[in-house]
Amino acid sequence: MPLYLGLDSSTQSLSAIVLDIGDGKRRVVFEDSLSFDETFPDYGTRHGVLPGDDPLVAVSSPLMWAAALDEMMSRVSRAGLDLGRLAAVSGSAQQHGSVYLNAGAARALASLDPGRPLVDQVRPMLSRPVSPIWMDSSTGAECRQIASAVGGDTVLAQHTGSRAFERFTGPQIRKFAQREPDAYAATSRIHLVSSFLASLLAGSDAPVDPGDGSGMNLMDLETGTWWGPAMDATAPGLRDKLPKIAPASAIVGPLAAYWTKRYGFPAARVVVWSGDNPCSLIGTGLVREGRLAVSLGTSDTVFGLMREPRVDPTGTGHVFGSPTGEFMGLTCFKNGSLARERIRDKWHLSWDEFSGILRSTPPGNGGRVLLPWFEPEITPAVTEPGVRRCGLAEDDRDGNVRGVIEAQMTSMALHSRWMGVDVDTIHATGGAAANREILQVMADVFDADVYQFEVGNSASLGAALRAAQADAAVRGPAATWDEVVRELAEPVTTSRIAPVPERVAVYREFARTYAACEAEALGRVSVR
Ligand code: XUL
Repeated sequence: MPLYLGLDSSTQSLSAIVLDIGDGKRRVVFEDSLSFDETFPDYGTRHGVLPGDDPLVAVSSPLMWAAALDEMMSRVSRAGLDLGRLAAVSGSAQQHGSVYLNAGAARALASLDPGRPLVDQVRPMLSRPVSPIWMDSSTGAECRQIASAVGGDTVLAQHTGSRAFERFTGPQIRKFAQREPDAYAATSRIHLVSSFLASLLAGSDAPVDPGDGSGMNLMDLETGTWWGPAMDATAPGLRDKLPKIAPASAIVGPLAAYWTKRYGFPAARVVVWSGDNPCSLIGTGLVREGRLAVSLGTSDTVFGLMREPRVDPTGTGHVFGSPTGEFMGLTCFKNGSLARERIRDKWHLSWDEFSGILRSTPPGNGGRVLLPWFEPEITPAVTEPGVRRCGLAEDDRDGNVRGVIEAQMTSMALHSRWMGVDVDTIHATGGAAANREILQVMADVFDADVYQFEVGNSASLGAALRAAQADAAVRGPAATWDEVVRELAEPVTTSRIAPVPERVAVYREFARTYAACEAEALGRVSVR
């Protein structure tokens, strides 16, 4: 009976999950997670981001991600699992981030030495020591230049699934090519975080999947190929620097000798990696249209499967590829868990105390609103960070606790309307989805039943399930996606949190107040 490993390299941590699937059994046999800041203090990251002076810039260390992969694979190898049964490995990674490799990287990848730590062998491969990540919002000018070169944001969105976004890889590449032309010229391959880590596992140049490729403003969504006008608008000679695009179920190759010799892994299949949101789509069992998932992590995201790519006319959301070969709609909010923590920490609260305040205060906060834009916000687009309050005192502890959660949920509900899903059920995931008081506000604001999951990390679960799906397809016959997610990625029936009708009515009114406050803060007359 095969084992499947799913890894998730997120903003702040690397997680792993191992599934044992076969003979009617489907269970999790291993789960672990390591925090980048705590495990690798020498890199100096804070919440997984390297410190810097410009609040619009967010970069991290690809070497740290490689070191984390090495450490996690070592832990998996020592976990007492019957490693010989490991059939396939896949992964999930924070989306949009890019890793820049030089001309020597291909050879170095093919000859990784099991006798030396991975990180020492990755260092000479890099043509850029840092990786811009999804929290970066410093490429406003590059976004405007790319959009205008292809005929405007609407044209760009029609082809790539999104208008130009600061964190997307294309604008980031353009900034690098313009500011550091020599380093750009010395770059032979630009990987996403996902394809970089898959390359390290396979010891060869891994492709990008359509799910993560659609987070670049470079891929034609319908054909799943790089879109010429976007490449031309982004940077010179880009076509040769981009990896191939392959389906999420493609096999990159067997695990490199580095892993088999150093840690005793078998030559398991390395399946193409994808982004954390496409992987979470699988890990929350959303393989059919009509339901939404809300992920409460470093970023908060709302997403759901789409059979046809319906692009957001308001320019807020994205259409990405789905690992099922279809599409997914997604809206991303940058001020997620870090904003919740900022409010909690300001009053030195435990999460229990935070929940207690949500339980004991009235829904709707008396019409007072907090806009938690501690960092520049993606949705709605806010480049000048700063918390804004409408009618709420800065020192009102309970009002601010309620305020941050109500604003996040209301913003998610308003800005995901473009997906056109008449939502009656939400699959909740991510760290804060363990908190039932937060989920109660979600249920009341969305007027929908909210469910929790047995496995909290839906991204690594989704990656492991994708590994199982791809491996089964090679062995044939391929399983349906309903079969792939069965039992493991189904919501816990008894976890249902139902909306309370009186509160739903309060939040209907509150949504109008929130929208007016948001519009005023954005200097608009009304919210689009
Ligand atoms: C999605 C996005 C974030 C990152 C964080 O577009 O930017 O959700 O993937 O992990």
